[in-house]
Amino acid sequence: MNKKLKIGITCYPTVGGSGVVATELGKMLAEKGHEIHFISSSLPFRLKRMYHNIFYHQVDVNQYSVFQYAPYDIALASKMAEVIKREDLDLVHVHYAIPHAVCAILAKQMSGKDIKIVTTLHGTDITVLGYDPSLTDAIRFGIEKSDGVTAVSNALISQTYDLIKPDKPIKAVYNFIDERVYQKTDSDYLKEEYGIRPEEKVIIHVSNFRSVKRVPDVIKAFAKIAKEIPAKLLLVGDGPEMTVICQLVNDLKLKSNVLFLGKQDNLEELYSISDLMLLLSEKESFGLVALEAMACGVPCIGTNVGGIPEVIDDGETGYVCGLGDIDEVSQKAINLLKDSNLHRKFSAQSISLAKEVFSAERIVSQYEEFYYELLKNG
Ligand code: GMT
Repeated sequence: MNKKLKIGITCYPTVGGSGVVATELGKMLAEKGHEIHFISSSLPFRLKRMYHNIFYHQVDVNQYSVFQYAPYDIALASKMAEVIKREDLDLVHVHYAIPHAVCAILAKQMSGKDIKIVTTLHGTDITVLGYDPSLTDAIRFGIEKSDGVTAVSNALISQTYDLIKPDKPIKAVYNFIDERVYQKTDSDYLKEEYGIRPEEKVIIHVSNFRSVKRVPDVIKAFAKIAKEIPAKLLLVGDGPEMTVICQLVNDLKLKSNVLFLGKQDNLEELYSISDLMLLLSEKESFGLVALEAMACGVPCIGTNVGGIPEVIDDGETGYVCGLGDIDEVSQKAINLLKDSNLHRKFSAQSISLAKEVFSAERIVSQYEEFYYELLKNG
C-alpha cells in the first residue's frame, strides 16, 4: 500500500471554479487519509467544517513604503518554503501557472528539499494570460519546471501547446463534483418563495459575470424563449458586467422574468428547481457550473468553445451551439423545454454522465495516481 502523503495546495481561494476544485480536492484527499496544507492569501471559501488533517497557512504581505507594489509572489514563495520545511511536505500542488507554479519552483529552491511540484492549468492562465507576450516565458517556465502538469480539458492542453509551446507532457484530468452534495434535492419551496409559478420553466445561469461569459447572449436567448414559454431566468453570481446586464434586462422589458440572486452558496438547491442551464461563454476551459447542474439533473446548452463540448454530450445531455448563435440556442431550448420526454431523458443522462465520467472518486484517484507516479520516479 502507498504511504499517505503530506500535500501543500495553493489556489486562488475566493469564488471561482479553480478555487472550488482545489478546495474540494484537498477535502477529498484528506478524507482518503492524506495530510493537506492549504497555503494561500485567505481561507478557501468552501472549507466549511473542521478536518483534523487539513491545515491552513495564510500568506501575509507587508506594506512597506519602499514598495510601489506589495510583493505577494515573494511572500507566497517564502510561506511555501517555510511550510515545505516545517511540515516535511512530499509535494505541492498549485492551481494556476501564474504566479503559483513560479512561486512553487522558487519555494522548492529556497527550501532545499526534493519535493515534487504539480501544476494544474485551469484556463485563464493560458487562454487570457497566454496572449500577453510579457508573460509567455514565465508561464512556459512554470510549466516546464513543474514535475507534473495537468489541465482540466483536452481543449486546454491543445491551447497551451499552441500559445505557450512548452516542452512538457500535460495530462488531462477533468474537474469533478462531490456527488454527495450535487444531487437533486427537494427545494420546491424555493419556487414559491421566489414567486415562480408552477407552469413556469426555470432557466439558470451561474458565473462571475466577466465579459468572457457573454451574459448578454444568455439574456437575449432567454428573451426569445420567454416569448414562447412561460419562464423565469435565475442569474447567480456577480461581477464587472452586472450593470450592463441590468440595463439589457430593463431594455428588453424582462424585469419581472429575471431574478438577480447575486453570489450564493448551496447551489444544488437552485439547480434542483431549474429546468435548463445556459453557459454561452466565449472562453471556457471546462465549465464547472455546467457539470454541477448536470449532476443535479439539469440539461445544459453551451457554446462550442474550449472544454464545454467535453462536458456536455451534444444531443444526449444537452446541446452545444455556435458562439453567439442566439437563434440556435433559443430554438433548441424551446424544443427541449416543450418536450417533457426528451427533457426527462436528457436529465437522467446528465446525472449518469456526471457520475460515470466526472465523479469525485474517479478524478481524485487520477490525481493520487499521478502524485505516486511522480514520487516513484524520484
Ligand atoms: O471562469 C472563470 O472566470 C474563473 C476561472 C477560475 O479561475 O476559476 O475558471 C476557470 O477554471 C475553472 C475550473 O477549472 C473552469 O471550469 C473554467 O472553465 C475556467 N474558466 C475559463 O476558462 C474562462
